[in-house]
Amino acid sequence: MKTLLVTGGAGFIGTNFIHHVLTFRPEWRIINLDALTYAGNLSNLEDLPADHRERHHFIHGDIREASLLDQLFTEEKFEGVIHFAAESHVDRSILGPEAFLEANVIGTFRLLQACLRYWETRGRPGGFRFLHVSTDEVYGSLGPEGYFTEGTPYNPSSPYSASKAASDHFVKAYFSTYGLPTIVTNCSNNYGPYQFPEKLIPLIILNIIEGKPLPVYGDGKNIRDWLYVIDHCGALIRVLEEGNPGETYNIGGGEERQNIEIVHILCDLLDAHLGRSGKESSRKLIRFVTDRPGHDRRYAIDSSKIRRDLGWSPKYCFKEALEATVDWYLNHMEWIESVRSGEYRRWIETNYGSREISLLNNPSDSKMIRRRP
Ligand code: NAD
Ligand code: TDX
Repeated sequence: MKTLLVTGGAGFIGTNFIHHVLTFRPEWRIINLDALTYAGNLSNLEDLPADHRERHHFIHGDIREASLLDQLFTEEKFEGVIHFAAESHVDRSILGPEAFLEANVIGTFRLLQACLRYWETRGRPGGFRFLHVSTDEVYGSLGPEGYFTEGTPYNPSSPYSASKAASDHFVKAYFSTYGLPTIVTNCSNNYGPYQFPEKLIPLIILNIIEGKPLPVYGDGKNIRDWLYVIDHCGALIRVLEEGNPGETYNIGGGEERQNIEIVHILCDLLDAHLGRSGKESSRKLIRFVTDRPGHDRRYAIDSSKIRRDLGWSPKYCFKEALEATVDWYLNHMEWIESVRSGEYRRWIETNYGSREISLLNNPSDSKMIRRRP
């Protein structure tokens, strides 16, 4: 058995990764360390089949707790660490940046320290890997042309991306300075099952189902490069198994879409399910709202390095994977209810309650009005 420490395994990507690994790597055992913040949900892993459950061990704890980490690294013989745990929502980082510094920078630093102690105590095993799961947002914003490569200089815009950038630098420094076999991946926007409904795709899906306004920031023309979460998981396994220490790998779907296009596609997909058409189309729920401050205009990943060096490429087609995602949400309304705590409701009120909303669907000729409190 190969034992892997997964941090943040009760969140969106971590959950999908654990399901994926337990299915496709029967010789892997997982220790899942998660603080269960608002974004972590243990029920994501409740339906594991019995033989998978035996290979999954959950530890409720914070990556900032050095003593807990040391205890874990003393008790277990880890072949690798895959580090997902983070505060991950840009809008939350704008309203409360400190939590991002704590989890993403201090947390990553403490984890690196614990790994380094473990790795040195064990005689620096060559096969050990520390895989840091990061984001394309560290590179900042692109104009209409060009792509992020592994050599693109860092230029983060939000407190979230600044904290991820800082953590990436620490991870790379531990390779350069101490030789700890670290690898960084920078991935584009993920979508799929178990994503917390504060992010664009699940938020829009739920609001369409419930007939609520669909908030589109600014002119809706910001572009993201979308990747189905299962493809991300496949890439991460490939990097863990075959990636070279000290390297960075960009991961992307090559599926660039304007936000408004995503919202239109979701309206049409759900309208087909919900039997809405014509004047009843969900598109009438679209509201252009005040832009996100520092909103990056375009992300687009050049993933030729991972394709060339590790032979990875995405398997899922965007349209089908998005349809599968919509189906998943439609079939998991009880999951949605379970993650919509009081904290979730407060967040929706704080983030959207103060945004200016335009009533018309074309922001260029609309009059901005302030929503009443
Ligand atoms: P998420 O917010 O859904 O999950 C984060 C998980 O980390 C939660 O389970 C939470 O409880 C846990 N966590 C937070 N702080 C912790 C702490 N101090 N100690 C232990 N656990 C803690 O995030 P996600 O979307 O699954 O993203 C996972 C990682 O992938 C993040 O590092 C993120 O920056 C990165 N990433 C995400 C995307 C995306 O589109 N979602 C894209 C690229 C990279
Ligand atoms: O209500 C909304 N309306 C809207 O127009 C929300 C929540 C978002 N948006 C826009 C902002 C972005 O341009 O949609 C786009 C996607 O927004 P998010 O889902 O918040 O994702 P993003 O900010 O792009 O960051 C995501 O991808 C990179 C993840 O949240 C990060 O964790 C990851 O690193």
